[in-house]
Parts: sequence; C-alpha cells; structure tokens
Amino acid sequence: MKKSELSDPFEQARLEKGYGEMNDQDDPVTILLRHKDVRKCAHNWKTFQSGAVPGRIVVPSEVNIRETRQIPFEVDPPMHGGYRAIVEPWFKRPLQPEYQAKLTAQIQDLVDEVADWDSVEVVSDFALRLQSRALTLLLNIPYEEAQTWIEWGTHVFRSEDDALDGSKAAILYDYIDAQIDKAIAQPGEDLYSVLLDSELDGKKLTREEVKGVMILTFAGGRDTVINAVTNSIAYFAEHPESLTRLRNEPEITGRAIEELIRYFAPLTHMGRVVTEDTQVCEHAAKADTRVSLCWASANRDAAVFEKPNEVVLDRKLNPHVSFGFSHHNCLGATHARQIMNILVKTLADKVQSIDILASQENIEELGEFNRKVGFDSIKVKFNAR
Ligand code: EMZ
Repeated sequence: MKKSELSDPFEQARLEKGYGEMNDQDDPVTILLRHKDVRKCAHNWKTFQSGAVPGRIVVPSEVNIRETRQIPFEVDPPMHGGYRAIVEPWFKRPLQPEYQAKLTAQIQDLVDEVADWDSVEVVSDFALRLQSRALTLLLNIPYEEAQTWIEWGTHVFRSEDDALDGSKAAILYDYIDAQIDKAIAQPGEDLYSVLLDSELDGKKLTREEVKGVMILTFAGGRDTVINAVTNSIAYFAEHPESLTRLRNEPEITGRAIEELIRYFAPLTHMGRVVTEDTQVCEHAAKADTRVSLCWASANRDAAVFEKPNEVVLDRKLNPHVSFGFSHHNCLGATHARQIMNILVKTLADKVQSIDILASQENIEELGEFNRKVGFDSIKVKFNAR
C-alpha cells in the first residue's frame, strides 16, 4: 500500500447497515455513513441540531473544556443566518487578487526555503507554518504574529498525549481575550476590530460573540488545513505523473483540488444533537442523543462516486461533502481552496519530485473504525526543478 493512500474503513458498515457506533466520554455517537443520509441530516437542522450545548457536536466532545459557543458553527437558523451574513464577506476575501498575490508570495517563499533541505518534516516544518502564516492574511494582522501560533502546535484543543487538552485550550482563550482587549483599545482593520464593530439586529456583537467567532477561526481550519497540505505533499511524492499533468494542463487544477479534498476528507465527521425521536436508515435515533455526519465515508459512497477509492484528478461530477453540506457548510472553504490551489501550482512550477524518507501515520479511533486522516510526521526531500 502506498504511503499517501487513505483507505476507506467505513465501506462494509456503510453497505450493510448505513451507520456505525462509537462511545465518546459516555455520550455515544451514531455515525451516519451514506452520502444520502449525511446530506439529508445536514439539511434538517431542526431535528439534527448544531446549536446544542457548546462543544457537544464536536467528536470528541469539547463540553468539558469549552464554554464559549463557536459562531456561526454552533448556532442554527434563523440566528445562524444573521451571524453568517456578518462574517461571510470577510471570509470571501481570499477571492481578491491582492489577497491571492500575498498568499502566493508566502507559499513560494516557503517552498523556496525548504527546497534544498536534506530532510523536511512536512507537518511541522511546512504545513503548520504555511497554515499559520496564511491565517495572518485571513485575520488581516501582521505576518510576525504567525510565530506565536506555530509554537502552539497542530491542534488547539488536542495535544500529543491528550485528546482533549484543557490547558492548551486555555492558552488560546487567554490569547484571544488579550487580542480583543487590544482591538477595543485601538481598533484597526483586523478581524477582531471588524467583528467588534458589527451589528446584529441593531446591536453590536458582544465580546463573547466575537470570541466565539475567533475560537472557530483558530480551531476549525487548523488541523484540517494541515492535513490537507501534508496529504497533498505525500500524494505528489508518490504520484509525480500528477504533478507533471498539472504543470501541462493547469486548466484542470480546480477539479484536481476538489478531488484531493474529496479523497482526503480532512475532517472525518461532525456531530449533531437529535432534538426529537426519529429514524435514520432504519435506526431509531432518540431525542437528546448524538449522531455524526461522516463526510469521509460519504465521499467514498459508490452509489455517488465512480471509482471512489481512486484519485481521479479531473473528476467531473464531484458532490463531495468535505466542507460539510447545507447551512453549516465550511466558512473557511474559500481560504482553504486558495491555499490548495496556490500550493499545487507552486509545487508544479518549482518541484520536480519529492522523496518520502520516513513517516508516521495519524490514525483516528472511532469506535469500531480506525481511520487514517494523515500523518503525525512525514519526512521528505524536495527535488527542485
Ligand atoms: C471546532 C471544529 C470546527 C472544534 C469545522 O470544525 O474544529 C475542531 O478542530 C475544533 O476542535 O472546536 O472548531
């Protein structure tokens, strides 16, 4: 098996019964596996709620380490729409040419920097730095701030020995509090200041609401982007012909990005809390229990995707759900897509081949399933063109 391969651990359960089960801190989760069910439940926010107790829709549940509601992620319609309208234009800035030019410069510099190293540990030397630096653009704050975030490591709520690390989370909360104080004292052009100045139904957002958006911005796009970037490097290392093809046919880049994101599914699943007794794929789901929508499984559903376990670089129909589906689709998707797009173009332009020297897989344990989501570490050597 190739190192860059991400196999599908859900296939049998998806075909046989459509769901799987896992326990999570005594708050069990029914994992929905079929594309159709995942989309149906994502769309039905009344029965499958995101606006439960803060932290409960995340698996593993963060209820014990987080009180602040992440916004708009943990708010359902109609309130959700109001928040979304405030943040949406800001999170679409990655479509602007100036933004793309800055992101391109960042990514080119990073590739140039590591291009002649004997060994690059992609997660920490490359993906974490790329994600942190790019985040300064999304927040519109000075580039130097990235250094602080790089020191936090790959996940803000999890650490190497702790799947739920309250002390680590506290560092993020204190940091955000301090940044909000600064923005109050001296408003600028950054996301904190913009949020503090925003109004919903004629009232300024509260400090807690601003904090909720900021926590989501820091946490939601971190390990996911890091996994997507790292998995891309591994994939191109083992598929140099794909890099060549993208160099020769740049017009397929958009499709290739969607396909890589489908295949990687950087966020395995996301939970919902059931608000009334109901049924999903002949399984009784009781009120106040949890289900999760398994994006990773839905993306490999052979009822929807031909050759689901292959990366088909120019796949034409690609209704993947890696960015979720319906109201709660990923707010950071525009930024993430730009990162992937520029990364792929830069690699095609500057890199001839990539050698994998050593690697350590990152396996998620989800009850009856074990899913490889990426790498804890992967050392490579880039060979410049
Ligand atoms: C939450 C989540 C959002 C959660 C789209 O995903 O990402 C997870 O990594 C965080 O732990 O708090 O932000």
